Amino acid sequence: MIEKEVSKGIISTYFEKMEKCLDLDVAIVGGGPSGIVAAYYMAKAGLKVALFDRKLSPGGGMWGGAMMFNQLVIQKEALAIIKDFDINYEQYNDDLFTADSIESTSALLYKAVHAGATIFNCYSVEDVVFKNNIVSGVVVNWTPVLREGLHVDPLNIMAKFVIDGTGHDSEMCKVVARKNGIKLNTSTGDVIGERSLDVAEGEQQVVEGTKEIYPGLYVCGMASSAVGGTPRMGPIFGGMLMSGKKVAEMIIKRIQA
Ligand code: 48F
Repeated sequence: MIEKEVSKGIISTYFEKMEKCLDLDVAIVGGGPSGIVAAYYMAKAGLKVALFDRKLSPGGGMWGGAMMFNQLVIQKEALAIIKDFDINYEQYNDDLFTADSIESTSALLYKAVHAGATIFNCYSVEDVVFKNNIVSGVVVNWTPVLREGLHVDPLNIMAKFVIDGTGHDSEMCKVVARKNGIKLNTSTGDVIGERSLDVAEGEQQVVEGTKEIYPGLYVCGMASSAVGGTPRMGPIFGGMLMSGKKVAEMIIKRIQA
């Protein structure tokens, strides 16, 4: 019966995919541009990577451009990444390029999965696995379970490294610091909170702030600004792409050492 086979095909291959991801090199929390770019470069380097996003459609703040004007502005320093993803672009002036946000976001997602990363949508990461004072995995649940406030326990996924790519909320950094009373690798030891907008400073500092924020936990993208207290940068996306590539390179180096 075709009906039964359709259901069986979905269930058996989904759980096969999920089971393969119970023990990862890297778990990425958040599928905004920085997290997806990180997933792509790490998967391409042969790492076992899964990305978890709470939305039905991962992509974070990249789909909507600015104020839903679905164009992106990217500075020339990040153009090599745009080319790696085969995204069409146009030169706007000496330093800036533009691209369609729908093409760009879907290209990031397609290339990451095609390179071997697994993306789980509709998953909310609600906690980390914290063993011997090291972040060692993530605790996941269905987004609808959390939205409904249902009393359903989550599942655990182990990882050598976890990346907080949750954007402005830097959720993993907050949860690790709050629950375990530890100090993060910031000037105060806490999540400082992002500062008001400064494009040039924000773009530079988001890349500088991309780092291991606590043993086992890296931070990238807007989450790194939120943790480190650096300015938001508004609707320019080169820093996000470069932050994602930087965190990938740092982790690849450690795993391949
Ligand atoms: O915010 P977001 O797009 O992340 P980003 O890579 O990029 C920021 C830019 O889009 C923009 C900007 C550019 O100048 O400032 O804001 O830093 O995407 C974050 C993703 O994380 C998901 C959320 O659904 C979104 O897609 N997310 C957040 N918390 C969780 C999560 C969580 N606890 N579990 C799973 N997904």
